[in-house]
Amino acid sequence: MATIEEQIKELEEQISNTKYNKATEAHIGKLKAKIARLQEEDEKRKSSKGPTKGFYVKKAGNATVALVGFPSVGKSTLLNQLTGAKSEIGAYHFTTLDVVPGVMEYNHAKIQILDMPGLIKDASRGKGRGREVIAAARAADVILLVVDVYNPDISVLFKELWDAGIRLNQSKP
Ligand SMILES: Nc1nc2c(ncn2[C@@H]2O[C@H](COP(=O)(O)OP(=O)(O)OP(=O)(O)O)[C@@H](O)[C@H]2O)c(=O)[nH]1
Ligand SMILES: [Mg+2]
Repeated sequence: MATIEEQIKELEEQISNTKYNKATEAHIGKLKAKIARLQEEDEKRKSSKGPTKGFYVKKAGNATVALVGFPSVGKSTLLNQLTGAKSEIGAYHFTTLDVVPGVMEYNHAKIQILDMPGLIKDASRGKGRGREVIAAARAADVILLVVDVYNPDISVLFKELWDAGIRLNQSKP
């Protein structure tokens, strides 16, 4: 029996292999509903394992900026440079395991910057504590995507945030 995640993946593949038109519309709808049910089941199963602690950082200053990016792209290095904070830096993934705040002064404004654990593919489904990372990012006023200059692709980050309901560069509905 495939795991719930594998079943979801399989359904998503089916959808992407099906051309969308009037004839396939209902079929795709059913597949999507199935995915939603599986995701819900997955969530329930995970939450029954006991609550996981979220990342709570009190907002401070005039605005809060969250640094979101893959592991090891230099988020903590950037935070430390901008704010003088002392977030741990390491040449391995998931050096940062918590949200680490710092404050930067700019034109008399105090800008709170939040360093976070790296975001990975499937974070919106909880991988790598992705849900907690995304929840912390959602609370910020600005999300700053940080990328490796040799791999500046933000589509995965964008998709994970989108799947979690975060719409970048759009005003609130
Ligand atoms: N060449 C180069 N290396 C960098 C730069 N910024 C950070 N590094 C190095 O990249 C590695 C990862 O840096 P971190 O700041 O820990 O990266 P992070 O995004 O916070 O990583 P996680 O907390 O694991 O998600 C460290 O070895 C840093 O010294 C940069 O601008 N250029
Ligand atoms: Mg870090």
